[in-house]
Amino acid sequence: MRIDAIELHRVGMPLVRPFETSFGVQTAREVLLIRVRSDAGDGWGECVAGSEPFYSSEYVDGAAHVIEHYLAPTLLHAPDVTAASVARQLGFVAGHRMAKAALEAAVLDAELRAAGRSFGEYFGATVEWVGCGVSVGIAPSIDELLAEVSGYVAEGYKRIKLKIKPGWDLEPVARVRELLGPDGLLQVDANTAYTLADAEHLKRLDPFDLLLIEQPFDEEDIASHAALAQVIETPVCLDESILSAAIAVDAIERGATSIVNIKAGRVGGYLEALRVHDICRELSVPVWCGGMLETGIGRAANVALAALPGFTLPGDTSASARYFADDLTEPFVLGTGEHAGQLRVPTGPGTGVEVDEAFVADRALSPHRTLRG
Ligand code: NPQ
Ligand code: MG
Repeated sequence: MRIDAIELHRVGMPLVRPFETSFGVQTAREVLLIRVRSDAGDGWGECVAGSEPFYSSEYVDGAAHVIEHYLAPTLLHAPDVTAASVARQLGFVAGHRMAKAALEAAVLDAELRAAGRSFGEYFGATVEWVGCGVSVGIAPSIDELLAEVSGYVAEGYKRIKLKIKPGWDLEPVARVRELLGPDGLLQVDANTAYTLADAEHLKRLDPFDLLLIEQPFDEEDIASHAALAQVIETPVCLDESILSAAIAVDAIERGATSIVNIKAGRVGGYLEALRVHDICRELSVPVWCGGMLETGIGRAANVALAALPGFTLPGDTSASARYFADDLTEPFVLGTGEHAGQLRVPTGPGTGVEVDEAFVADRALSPHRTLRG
């Protein structure tokens, strides 16, 4: 396709409750949306960067800047752009994977809408529904944590993930394990809050039979994760560290991760996410789909990704209502009966969801910018 224009939209999405992690408290999501307008039609992509560079070095203002000054001009001047060509065309810019991923997703949405094909079909989805877990923030008290978890269990979520940090780990995990019983699926995510000096402390999580511990140490520190994996029974799972399929293979071979969290934004796009999935499947390493508090646009694509056969653990692909009272697409709602705790994989063209443009305009944090070649 030829891209005629690229629009940057910034939307403010208040969260239904504050979401606290080891890197801070979020009360609203500032979302950067990309719309590509092409000769084949339009497409939307969601950038998963946060407002501040705490989870990752990327953040919204940085992503918007690199898109406006480097990435969008390249695509606007290219004679032909396809989703499969975007990563190569943008490869001259170092890093900025979340910014690149948002552009690639928008191009893919336009391309698949024009072809009448869904993300799920294109990715190779093998199921119509995906099992969902939920990520639970650090709470003001154990009682409030237990109340929140009980609510999610009642809603049907198949797996609970607790955010942990030093001072909020053994006690909340013990109490939630007690609440869920021995068969409840439970895992923890430290978002890099520990160091290898905490290995003996983290080993005290072993009796709680967790599915995994996610990213206890620094993004760059593959070696410490490998060392921890040698001393704890709980499987170690990397999130922040996994920036590409090649890094995933390296981390697996070094024994630093026996399960992989896949987030398309973090690895530079859905096409690289497919490669992470494929190589993990070849290596018999289970994967699950992470979440970045996406609106319906990013959520739709994640649910389609999570329908691939290597996604054998429930993901952070929660219902829209876990985060937002209203969404800018039709909301994702958990199924009932045999589909309790599951989300249906969209089957319509592209992401399969429709963006409510009036909603996007209404919640705009600033006037949208339109870039042309
Ligand atoms: C994780 N997500 O798995 C991330 C962390 C996270 C669902 O736990 C703004 C931008 C807010 C990025 C909150 C979940 C965020 C964010 C949490 C990432 O580590
Ligand atoms: Mg994580």
